[in-house]
Amino acid sequence: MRSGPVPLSILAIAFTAMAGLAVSPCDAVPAPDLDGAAWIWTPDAAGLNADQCTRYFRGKFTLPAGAEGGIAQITATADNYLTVYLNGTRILSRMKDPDGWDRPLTTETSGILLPGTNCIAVEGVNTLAGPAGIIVKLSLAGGSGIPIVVVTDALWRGSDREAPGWQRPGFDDSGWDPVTVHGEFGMPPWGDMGLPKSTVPALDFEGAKWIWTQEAAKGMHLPAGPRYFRTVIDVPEMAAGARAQALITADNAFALYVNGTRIGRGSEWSQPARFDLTKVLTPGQNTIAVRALNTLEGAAALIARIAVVQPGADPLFWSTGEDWVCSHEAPEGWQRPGFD
Ligand SMILES: [Ca+2]
Repeated sequence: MRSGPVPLSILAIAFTAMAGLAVSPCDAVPAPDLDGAAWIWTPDAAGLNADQCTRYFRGKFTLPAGAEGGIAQITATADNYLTVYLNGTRILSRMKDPDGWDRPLTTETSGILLPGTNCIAVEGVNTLAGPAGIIVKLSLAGGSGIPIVVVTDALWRGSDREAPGWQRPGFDDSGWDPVTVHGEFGMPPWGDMGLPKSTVPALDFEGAKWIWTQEAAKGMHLPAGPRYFRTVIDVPEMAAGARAQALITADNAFALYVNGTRIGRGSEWSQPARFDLTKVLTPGQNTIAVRALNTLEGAAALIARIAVVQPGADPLFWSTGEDWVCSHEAPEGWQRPGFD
């Protein structure tokens, strides 16, 4: 076993182009819609399906001082029932009509938001074994004058237990599981439910290269096991309405970290995963790290592309390529900024 950085291979292999993978849109103006939000459920779901059950979800977000004085518009629905809390206050609920998922609820609130940490909490009920999901979008206007959008995404957490105070911002959800993201608003079987959906440029793997360690220079009979990849990207100050996304897959599996935080994972190379990095990337240097796993001896490769889409500006892209580094080992802190 070698230690430390090892040479990287750029793989001259052509995988099927991944088309039709849309970047979330830029919402310069908050509107009652679910565009850019994802359908999520707890990780015990089998694909879209779950048992008849009740699950609890939390999505935290931070507001700059002054922003809490704005008016928040919240739109949400669930397959099948949901109750939505904002900072512990119940703001939306549909706990009957299991077929009502196609009529999203919407409301406006003020006076509930806080400077600093806020929390959207959702009780979701799947009334019958089968498709289960929740989807929520909060758009905040006024206040600081900066439009702020919060959506269900891979950063939400879920639990099968209703703990005291679980709806409140200060509740410790570190023991809750990262949610499973079913897909973006508009996906089947739920469709667009008659709500507006932006037409946006697709985020694809254009210009991205499949990479692996130098072991791949000799061919694709690669040993099973994990390999570790890193790069640093320099992100500009993101304007209001900017959206950041990552598209990534690996043969066979990966876990993606940004600035030391695990964003998500995937284990089916033919189904690239997309993650919303809007709330994750910070102006300046950001560390992108990937643990890629070759589960069986044979082919192994990693590909990723990150996009920042800003209103009125050309989109910015970063892709796997020569500027990534790799290692056979994962010393403490390997995924964090500042690691050598
Ligand atoms: Ca259902």
